[in-house]
Amino acid sequence: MREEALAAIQGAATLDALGGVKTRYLGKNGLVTAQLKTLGSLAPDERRARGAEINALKAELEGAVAEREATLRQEALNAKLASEAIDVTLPGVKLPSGGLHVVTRILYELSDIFESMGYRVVEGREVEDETHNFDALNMPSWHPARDLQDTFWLENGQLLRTHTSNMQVRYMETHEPPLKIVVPGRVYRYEATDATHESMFHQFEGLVVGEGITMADLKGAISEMARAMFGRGARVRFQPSYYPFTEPGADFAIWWDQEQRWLELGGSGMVHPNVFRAVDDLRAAKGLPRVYEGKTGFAFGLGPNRIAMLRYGIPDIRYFYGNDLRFLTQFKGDLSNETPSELPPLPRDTLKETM
Ligand code: FA5
Repeated sequence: MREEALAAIQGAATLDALGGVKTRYLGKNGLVTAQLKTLGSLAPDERRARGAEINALKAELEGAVAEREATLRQEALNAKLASEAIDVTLPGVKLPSGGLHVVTRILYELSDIFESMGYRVVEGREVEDETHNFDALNMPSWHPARDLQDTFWLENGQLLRTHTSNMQVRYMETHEPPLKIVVPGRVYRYEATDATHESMFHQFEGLVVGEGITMADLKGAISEMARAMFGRGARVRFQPSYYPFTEPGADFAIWWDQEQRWLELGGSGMVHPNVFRAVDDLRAAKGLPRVYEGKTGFAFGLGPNRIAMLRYGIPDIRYFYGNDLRFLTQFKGDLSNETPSELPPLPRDTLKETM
């Protein structure tokens, strides 16, 4: 029986099988237990010798079961570890991720450039009132220049800002000179859309106010931006232009060395004295001191969409806001060496009537 039992224990391939063997020999009705029960019928001397023998066998079998159990448990654990092992050298699963919009990237880039020149980046509201979008910018309601920027009016008499210049007024209204700010943001115009015009687009405004600020400072700032944005070979050209809130006003273009051509980027000029006067009036109404009379400053406003279109060869402004992933996902990587490889079809024409 000893030989048989030991062989059965060694031969048990699983914990379950081992449990069966254990019950068969050592259980309440097991074979070894049955032997113990026969002791009562033996003579005392014989009983002692036989009892010692059976108990020794019982102890040996229990030991063998325990040992086999430990071995089987270890084997089971090893198997489990092997089956659940993670091969950390395998390549990971790529999850889809979003990216910054190409216009956002340009705005960040511009903001960085001007921050490095000591400008503060300010953002402002898109729902605006007539005072800050027009009146205080030397464009009273009768002013013909208002027709240049067709406006989305809201039912409550407010409007969607037609340019980021509203923030010139808002910022000066609550801050004293000297100041240097840039304002990235969305603007809206009620106009027919085409390859270069959207009814919602982005602008990037700049405003510097202090003592003795001149047109040379304006040219310096724009030139510095152009060099940072388009390389050391970039040059800037100013041409006289008219904006009610500047005197004199000038449009500026950048010489794009790589493409060997001028790129019309935006408008600029020296802040019109009437703007300073209007801001002081707004401040006075708030109980703030008049601090802008007699100050000098320059302002500019440019179109970041323009920069993106020229830099990446994007032929139509409507791609920017069409939310077509085939377009958007082309601008996820490194800014410096991207060109869209394949352009998806444009959304259906969104031509609107101009009032
Ligand atoms: C203005 O909006 C002035 N506020 C700029 C300014 C600021 C002048 C400070 C002087 C001092 P303008 O309407 O020209 O100006 O627009 C400026 C730029 O916005 C344009 O050069 C062009 O790049 C861009 N832009 C204008 N209209 C659209 C449009 N419908 N779609 C896309 N970009 C446009």
